[in-house]
Amino acid sequence: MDIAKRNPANPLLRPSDLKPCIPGMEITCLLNPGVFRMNGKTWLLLRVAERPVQQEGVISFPVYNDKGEIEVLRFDKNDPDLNAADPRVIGYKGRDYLTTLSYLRPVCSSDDVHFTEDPAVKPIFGEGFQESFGIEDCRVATMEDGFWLTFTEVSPVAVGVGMIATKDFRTLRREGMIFPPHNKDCAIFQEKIGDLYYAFHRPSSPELGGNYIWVAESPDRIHWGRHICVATTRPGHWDSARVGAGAAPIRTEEGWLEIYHGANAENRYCLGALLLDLNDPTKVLARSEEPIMEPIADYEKTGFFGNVVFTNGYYMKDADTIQLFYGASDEVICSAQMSVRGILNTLR
Ligand code: MAN
Repeated sequence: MDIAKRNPANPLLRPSDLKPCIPGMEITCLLNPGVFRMNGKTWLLLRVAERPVQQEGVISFPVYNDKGEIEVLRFDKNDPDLNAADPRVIGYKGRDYLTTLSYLRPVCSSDDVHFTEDPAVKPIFGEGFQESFGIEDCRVATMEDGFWLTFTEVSPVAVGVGMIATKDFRTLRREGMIFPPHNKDCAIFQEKIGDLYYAFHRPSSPELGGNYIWVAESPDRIHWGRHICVATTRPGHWDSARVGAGAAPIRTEEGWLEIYHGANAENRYCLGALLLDLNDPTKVLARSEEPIMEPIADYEKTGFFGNVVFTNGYYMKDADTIQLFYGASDEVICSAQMSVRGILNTLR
């Protein structure tokens, strides 16, 4: 059952609401924002995906070259070696590319509806070879000692999880790749359990195994170990093809509550919940049978890549109200409220 209260002002942000950052490009998609509170405002760290305005018969997209400059690659749409069936990725002669280049762009709001840019808080771009196809889908863990950002780093050799630590979003400490390929959907718990930090992550395995949610522990948030798989895909279910964690879990009296995404073979992305033991988050206490949110609004059903609701950011408006932000159809930014109690009730 869909229990999300969508904001009537949805979509809150569309690609045309912002100007491209990369000279000569257009913004094709706004996706999957990380969320944090700073200076009394709500901040979204949008994933902005840019590419050149597309010309007839040609697919073109930007990448960073080895000098760190933007370079545009072009493929003839009729080239028999080209596989462009998925609007997000391109296969050419055994190599994969992305159709857009993503970076992270901060916007802020005092009312959670109208978002503007603050020139003092700059976008974050990919740096170096391992981010040469861009950075995506940032989770922001707000912790005692600052903000800890985990995001997808994409390059010709891998999809992995990168990390940045910052206290103010003005000075960034880049920590490099903390989960090696193929891995994404990493969310750090916002407090320690005992002496250790915990995180969700999502390695992918093409043969044995699949796209499953794992929990790992760390003494310092940079080195992770003792990995345990906590949620696999479920044949015949809405989450039969892939699952991945959203943002940091919410501490409740009944356990850690995690809102995750699941997709089926048709790439329909819905949200569900996991409840994990407070003292041992590798123990799963409950899991949604049915989605708690599904792509049902028009802007969730059609867009750059339709039938997608995907979240990796929220903040707690009060003890029970989750102010959730999400990407719809890989194109626009939306918000919805959910009640912690309401989600827990669906898990009984
Ligand atoms: C998938 C999709 C894309 C994303 C790539 C790389 O194909 O989630 O949106 O760009 O993975 O992470």
